[in-house]
Amino acid sequence: MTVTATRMEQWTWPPAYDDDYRPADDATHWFPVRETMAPDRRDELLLARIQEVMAYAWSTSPFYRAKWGAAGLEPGDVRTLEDFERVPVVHKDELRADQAEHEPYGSYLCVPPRDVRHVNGTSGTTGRPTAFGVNGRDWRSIANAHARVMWAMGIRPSDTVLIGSPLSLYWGSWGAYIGAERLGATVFPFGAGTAGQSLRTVHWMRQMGVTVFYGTPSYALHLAEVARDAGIDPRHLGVRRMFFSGEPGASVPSIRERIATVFDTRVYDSGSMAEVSPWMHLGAGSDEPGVLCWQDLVHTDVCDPTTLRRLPYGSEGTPVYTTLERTAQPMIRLLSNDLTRWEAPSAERGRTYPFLPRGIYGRIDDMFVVRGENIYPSAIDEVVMRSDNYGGEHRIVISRDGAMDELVVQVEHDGGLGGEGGLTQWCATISGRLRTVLGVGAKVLPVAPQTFARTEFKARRVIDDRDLFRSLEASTAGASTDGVS
Ligand code: 8LH
Repeated sequence: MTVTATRMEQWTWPPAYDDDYRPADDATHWFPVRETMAPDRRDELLLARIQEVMAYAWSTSPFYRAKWGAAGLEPGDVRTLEDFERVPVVHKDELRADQAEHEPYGSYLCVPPRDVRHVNGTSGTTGRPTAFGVNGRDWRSIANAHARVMWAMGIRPSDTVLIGSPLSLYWGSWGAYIGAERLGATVFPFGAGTAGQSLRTVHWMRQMGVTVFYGTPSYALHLAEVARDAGIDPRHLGVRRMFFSGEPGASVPSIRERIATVFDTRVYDSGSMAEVSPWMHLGAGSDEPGVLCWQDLVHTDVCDPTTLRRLPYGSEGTPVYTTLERTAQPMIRLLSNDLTRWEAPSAERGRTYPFLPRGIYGRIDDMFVVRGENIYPSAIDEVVMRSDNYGGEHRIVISRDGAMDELVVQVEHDGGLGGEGGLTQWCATISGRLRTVLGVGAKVLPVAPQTFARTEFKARRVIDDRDLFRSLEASTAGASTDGVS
């Protein structure tokens, strides 16, 4: 489709969406001009918007004024997108420290505190929790943005969307909720994380004819096990689409295929960071794995983690985000520390946005080094979950044998491998595949079915425990295969 129009639909600063607007059910795009315009033309409009957002933050936020002032920079200095790359990035720690000093929302709150209508936050498990203050205008913009991206996933007003993640501080749940509501779907805010809730989820899904599920990929796989244990084939639940965020998975081929097969459903990836909601600005635009960068919602640059300058398409780097619609706590060049690879926009994808073919596949700080090789947990997940007789969970233990780091992967089997010989052969096969993919050997240890706890939220599978190695070896002696040569 060739679009010559140069004006984007409902593109104003500050944002003011028509909440009654909705495309016809058979329309592919929510906003066809915005989504299919020439990338160069979009970049011109994005630059103008970035300048407006920076001018707004400069005049309303002591935080940004001080930060940019210290760098000798004013919004007027940003005349090109290359100039914008020189704006210093914001680190999450800076936001935390600023909130501690300027409670409760920090001096990057650009509206009067009484305008905040909704509070979310980080869990605060690793330090002082950070509060997200959302005013009414931002709440509506986020709902509109999420509705638009969910539309691209094929979700329609006739759908019933179950929110299967915690309805608490977690922005993921609320974003999916208000997006589904704005889209006109029936929303079922079921939540997750309380005792017995998973089985109830399965029953309610069936009872209410839920057609769309939102949660984390790990939780979806757990739900499938719970359903089977209750004698219900997950394929018969009738869920025609499942969209995910929060962790790598929906763009990791083996996990994606597993979910698609066990539920007989279509799988969509989405998600960035709570601070830059609409977090679905990284969201699927079709049935293929990977996510688009919906640049007119949140401007994304994939940057060199050291220089923090934008990398050419085809490169791997860390996303740096700038919200283009947030007025309460705008984020301007927020550093994610995540990892991805990006590709140039292509009209063949139906939307002319840059593309992340493998989604977000790790965090810089989750990466560990074994014998000089950089290793990301999602690469291990990909191999292990693709194995026949995989029992549904695994753990990655970084350990130490003498002076050498060792990689140990404990993998649950499904009980169908027979005796010790079968287990040993199974471990050898997984170990060989890991060596091919990772470039280093891994010790694979078989673990009985249902050994590891299942998660209802984001999975935590990596244990960095250099002392655990010997006790593991002692406890599973006989049925292991050392892939380390
Ligand atoms: C992801 C993904 C993804 C998030 N693939 N890694 O879920 C949406 C938002 C609200 C969220 O999870 O925000 P939160 O809690 O601030 O966590 C952000 C981190 O979660 C992000 O930096 C990534 O490391 C990870 N993440 N969505 C892979 N689709």
